Amino acid sequence: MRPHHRTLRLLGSLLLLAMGVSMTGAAPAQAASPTPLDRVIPAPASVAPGGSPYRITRGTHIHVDGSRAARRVAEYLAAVLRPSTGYRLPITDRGAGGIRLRLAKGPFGAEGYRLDSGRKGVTLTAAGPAGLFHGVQTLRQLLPAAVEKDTVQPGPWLVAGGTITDSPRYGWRGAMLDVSRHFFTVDQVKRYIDQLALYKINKLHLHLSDDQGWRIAVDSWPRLATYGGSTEVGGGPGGYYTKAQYKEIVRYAGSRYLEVVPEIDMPGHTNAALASYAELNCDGVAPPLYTGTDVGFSSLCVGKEITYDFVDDVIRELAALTPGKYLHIGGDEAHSTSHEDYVEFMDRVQPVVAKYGKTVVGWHQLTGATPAKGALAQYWGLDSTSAEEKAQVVKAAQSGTGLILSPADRVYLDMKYTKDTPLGLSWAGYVEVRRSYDWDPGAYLAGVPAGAVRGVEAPMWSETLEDSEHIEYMAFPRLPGVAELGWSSAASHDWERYKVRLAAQAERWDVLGIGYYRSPQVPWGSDGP
Ligand code: NGO
Repeated sequence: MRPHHRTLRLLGSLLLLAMGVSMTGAAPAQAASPTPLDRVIPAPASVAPGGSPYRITRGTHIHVDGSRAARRVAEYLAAVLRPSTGYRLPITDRGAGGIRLRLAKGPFGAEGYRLDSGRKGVTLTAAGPAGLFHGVQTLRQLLPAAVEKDTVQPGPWLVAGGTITDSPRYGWRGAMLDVSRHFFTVDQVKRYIDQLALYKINKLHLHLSDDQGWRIAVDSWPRLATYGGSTEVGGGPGGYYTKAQYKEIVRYAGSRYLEVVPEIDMPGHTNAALASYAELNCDGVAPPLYTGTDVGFSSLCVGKEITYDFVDDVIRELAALTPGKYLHIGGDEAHSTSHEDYVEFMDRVQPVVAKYGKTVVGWHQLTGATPAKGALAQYWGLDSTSAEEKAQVVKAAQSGTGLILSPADRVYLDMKYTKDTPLGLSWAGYVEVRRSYDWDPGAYLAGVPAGAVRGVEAPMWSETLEDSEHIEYMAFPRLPGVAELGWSSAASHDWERYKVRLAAQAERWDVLGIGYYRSPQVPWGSDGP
């Protein structure tokens, strides 16, 4: 601890004593000084602290301008604040002061915002509702963790004075959930969406099909879901989303400003489909359902026309359920497809995605075929990936293919933290918290033009993960770091300072019921070094 910190800590204790706060009393008093404006994850682009804090009181109103979308963001904010403050916090389109959500032209971009806080109120200004929503997440983190509780808490509810001006580095800040290896219910997915939203993640990639399970209803091929979805790794009952349930996930994600990116993995990782329809197999024989964890053993039959009828139907129905721009066609680990077949398959399938109005995303093996114009490749290699494979990805990026970075030895959330982590896999090594945070997406693959990097994504594969508790233990505390890599500038990157901000999040996770890995790299429960 540096000396002035010690002095500050001492002063803080004296202050608490002077205020008559008993350290052993039943109800712990909340800190009377507000959270500093820069104690937020992801780190805001610019912070100018100063002036009096704003205090939310019984008399506070939430003012919004006329837009319905802005009003919905205000309702979301009110739903966070009302239970714990116990205040009415009426939403009104009149008056000044209090909490204000304002849409206005300005240099915010689609997702940026400004937060101005002072004695009279706190105002969020943005060009659109997504910016207001992200600003609300910042406001949430500036309030005491107890604001997340669902019973009335004592407060005080102070927001530090000053201004934050903020906008993201990348437009793609994703998280992927594998609902195939183990199925997750709509409520479990919603819970994860809420956690992603807190850190300004804006893409939810759903891995909807794999060898072990097909998870989305397709009317023209009903057995995909009813039979192909009937099990999972380990032989459990699996499950699938009806179209209505899937739409509900998309709607809920949208209400949190996340775009759902559905993935149907092809031509490999298709045992569940092949098991459901014998005619999709080259030999006309359906394999049994699969509940193990091997990869690379299945392939759609590239030479059969029915394969393309199948793909067309699936993509058409999925595109119709997808308000977002992207459709992910997988393309990884097609070890049972010859290279020629793989290239031919991708040449035929990518135009189908375009025909239904969507943009192709594929795992980076797609760069071994001919990526469609505008396609994005998701890089999931690691330090030890061959120079040849990396060069192929770099070359594609130089020719216009955008990249989403998901290096497995950095941001695969299913990798064990250490050898003692009870869940997860370790094929890409152990990924401790610092390792997952401490790299620069902009400089990760040498030779990639800066504009080719569209952002980062943290995949969560579920071979070993069965419920929300498992998901959360693997996501926390690594997920906020990936979110910060996607949102915050390269210049703000600093592990020593980040780990202090990260430690401060733990209290909020406790309140939200998120069980996390207490990495020894993070100064939990202290004010930092
Ligand atoms: C690989 C593989 C997945 C596994 C995952 C486990 C990709 C893109 N394909 O990542 O099938 O589930 O590793 O970490």
